[in-house]
Order: sequence, then C-alpha cells, then structure tokens
Amino acid sequence: MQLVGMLDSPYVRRAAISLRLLGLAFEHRPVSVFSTFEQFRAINPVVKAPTLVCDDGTVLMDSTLIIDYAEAVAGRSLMPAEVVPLQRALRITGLALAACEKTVQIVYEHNLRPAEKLHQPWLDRVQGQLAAAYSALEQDAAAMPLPDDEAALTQASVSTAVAWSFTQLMLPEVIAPSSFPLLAAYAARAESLPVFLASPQV
Ligand SMILES: N[C@@H](CCC(=O)N[C@@H](CS)C(=O)NCC(=O)O)C(=O)O
Repeated sequence: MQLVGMLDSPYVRRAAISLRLLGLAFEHRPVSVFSTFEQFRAINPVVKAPTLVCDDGTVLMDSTLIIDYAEAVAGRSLMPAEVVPLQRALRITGLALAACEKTVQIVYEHNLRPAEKLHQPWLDRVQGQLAAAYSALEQDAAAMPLPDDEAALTQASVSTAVAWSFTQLMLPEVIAPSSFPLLAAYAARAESLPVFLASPQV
C-alpha cells in the first residue's frame, strides 16, 4: 500500500506512525496537496492528504478511516478494547484532532487568503477553540503516563503528540509550551521514540 501526503500534515503523520505501530509495510509518497496539486490530483481527484492507495488500487482518504482500514488489515487496534479506557481514548483523540483542525484553519487563513481578506472574528473564534482543546488535553495528559516505549503507544498518545508537535511547528506564538507543560513533556518523550523519528514532520 502507498501512503500519500507530506509529513508536515498531522493527519498524514498520525496515519504513518499508526501504520508503523501496526507493523504494516507501506511506501510513503511525499506528494503535496499545494506545491504538487496536479500530481496529487492524478492519484486522488479529491486532493486530500492523507490518501491511502490500497494494494488492490482502492483509494482511501481521511486519516481516521485509513487507520480503521489498517487496523482491520493488521488484525489489531491501537484503541483499547474495554469500554471505559476506550471512551477515554476517544475523548483524547477527539481533542487532539480538533486541535489539528483548528491549527490548520488558522494556517490556511494566514497563508491561503490575501492579507486584506483575513477575517479577524473568525481567527479569534478558531484560536479560542484551539486553546480550549489544548486546555482540556493538558488536563487529560496529567493522567497519561509518559510513553516509555512504543509498544505502549495508543491512538490517543500518537494523536496527542502529533497534534502538539504540529501546532508548535506552525503556531508556536499562539500556544505557548509554558502554559501546557504536561503536553510539552509528553510530546517530547513521544518524539524521541523510534516510530516517531521514522516519520519526522520536518
Ligand atoms: N479529517 C481529515 C483532514 C485531512 C486534511 O484536512 N488534510 C489537509 C492537509 S493537512 C488537506 O488535505 N488539505 C487540502 C484540502 O483540504 O484541500 C483527516 O483526518 O485526514
């Protein structure tokens, strides 16, 4: 299978790290939805990253759905099986994905619009949502043990660390690490693990 998209996308990166954790072989094709739009469109006319080209040629998109497929192929899940830990993991993963989405929206507002068309009320709203997601994650991170080895990583850990690193790469002035010390420490530890180092965001 082929995973298409740049690793500076948190969605591509969480899919890549998940595929590795699941032990699935894949080819990574670093094609950009912006600088190589036409090349991406030839693979997936919808131009969404990540895209997964399955071994039978089926084209999947959306990181969560790609991970769902990968887990079915691997025969195991990065989510807990029991209801209470699963509920907790789903909440953390949802917060991390919301943080990714809000970061992307802020980046697009700055980078894809002419400066005179930037809409400050929308930016203020999205920045508030981003801060709310990280405040909730910071509280939940207090209960998450720092990952010692990658066998202990769950989808909640992967998505939390990937989201944090992405926001720090793109918007360090908006979300200060000093205000979220547990998350900063959590992501630093995750980023030192081989599976994260094998899928660097830069
Ligand atoms: N919910 C999707 C979000 C994917 C997404 O928005 N990816 C961005 C790159 S970070 C993209 O494809 N942007 C191009 C576009 O939406 O036109 C997922 O989890 O994969």
